[in-house]
Amino acid sequence: MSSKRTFTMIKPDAVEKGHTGAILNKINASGFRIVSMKMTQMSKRDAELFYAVHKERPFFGELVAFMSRGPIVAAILEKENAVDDFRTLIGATNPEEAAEGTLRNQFATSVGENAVHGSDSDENAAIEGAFHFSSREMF
Ligand code: FUP
Repeated sequence: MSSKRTFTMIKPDAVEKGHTGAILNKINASGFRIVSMKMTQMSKRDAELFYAVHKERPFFGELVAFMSRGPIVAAILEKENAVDDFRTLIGATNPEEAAEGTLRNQFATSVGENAVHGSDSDENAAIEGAFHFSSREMF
């Protein structure tokens, strides 16, 4: 059975460019309910832990530097089929391959700076949500 929750981050590139409001608007308009939300900045250590699964990849250093360089908006979202539907809404990792109308098509500039994160499984959605929010911050 698929869970109803996913986890997202509006990444530093999109926050810097002032796209936060437009992205949240599209998330809401696509039927997701906001369960938790905050503006925060990850330390380098936070980003290393969050992306530990990628630590052997050649882009790991750049990814950690990027994700810790400025504020993000972290959120837990709720909807039927949340993980898959949100992955569809954000589009492919590479914005050049992201479908028309997706968040990455609209707001991302490169594979590295791709505007929005979305969990890739129910298990990771729960882990990633708990990384940023306590149970008292989930509504
Ligand atoms: P996604 O699930 O679409 O966010 O993509 P991945 O989990 O494969 O990658 C996580 C993040 O690593 C991406 F959002 C950006 C970064 N990345 C790169 O910088 N270069 C790559 O070749 C692949 C991923």
